[in-house]
Amino acid sequence: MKRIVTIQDISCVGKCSLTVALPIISAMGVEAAVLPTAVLSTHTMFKGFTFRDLSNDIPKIAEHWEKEKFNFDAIYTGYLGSIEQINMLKDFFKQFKTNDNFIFIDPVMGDNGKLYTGFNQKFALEMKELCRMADIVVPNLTEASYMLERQYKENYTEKEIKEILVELTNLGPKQAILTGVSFKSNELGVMSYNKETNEFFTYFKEKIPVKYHGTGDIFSSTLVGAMVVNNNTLEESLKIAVDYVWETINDTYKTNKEDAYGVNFEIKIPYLINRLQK
Ligand code: PXL
Repeated sequence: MKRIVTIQDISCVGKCSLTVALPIISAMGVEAAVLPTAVLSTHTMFKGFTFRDLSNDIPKIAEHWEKEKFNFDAIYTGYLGSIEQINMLKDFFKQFKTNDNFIFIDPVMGDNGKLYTGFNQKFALEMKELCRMADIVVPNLTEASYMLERQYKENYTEKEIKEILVELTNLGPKQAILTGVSFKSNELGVMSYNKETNEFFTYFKEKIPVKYHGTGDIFSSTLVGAMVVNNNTLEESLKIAVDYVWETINDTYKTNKEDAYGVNFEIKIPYLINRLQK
């Protein structure tokens, strides 16, 4: 069985990070090993959340895994709690990167032009350094703008999106994906760039006029899972991930338009499994 190790926080309530990565990766038929970076009572959009930093455990867990000679088909990082953790992950990557696996970084830091509570520009620049070690990076436009020190804009031209993608791959990764891309008011989707083939790829769906929390983590978990489970290409996996996220948003929108807390991704797991077989 294939195995992905995912490195991000546990937000105990508020469907995101590990509480979505674990069920989604498992449902796709891939073992999900976890390296939790922090435990929070909720994600950081709630007021008064608790935060326990688990950085001290990271090197010890890695050392044990190295002794056990564990290997991973993909190393997938999401929300990281501190700059110290970013530096620990540089060592983790050196320990567990092989010729047969890939490093997939979702530099979770913000959305809608703003960084999440707890992050600042310095953190974004450290995250950029980590991204140099990735094979694939998956920022949204906010995260890409902070890392590349570009002004965030509500609307980008296709030329600008392409420039950002090329800049991201210039850091090191072979492939970069931007999420939350839109060139028409009724469309939303992704654009990717493959440095080796010099090809861009876009995939859009009809825009649903609402934003829910945690959809970026659902997207990344599905994308990395789809790439690993059947050795799907990035392009095919992008379609699967966009389609699944769209279904989860649409279902939530139909049933509870006001809910900003997370999407009904669980109900759509059968859809995802079917979609993988197509
Ligand atoms: O969904 C991204 C995410 C992950 N983890 C924590 C968060 C957020 C977004 O706010 O707060 C703790």
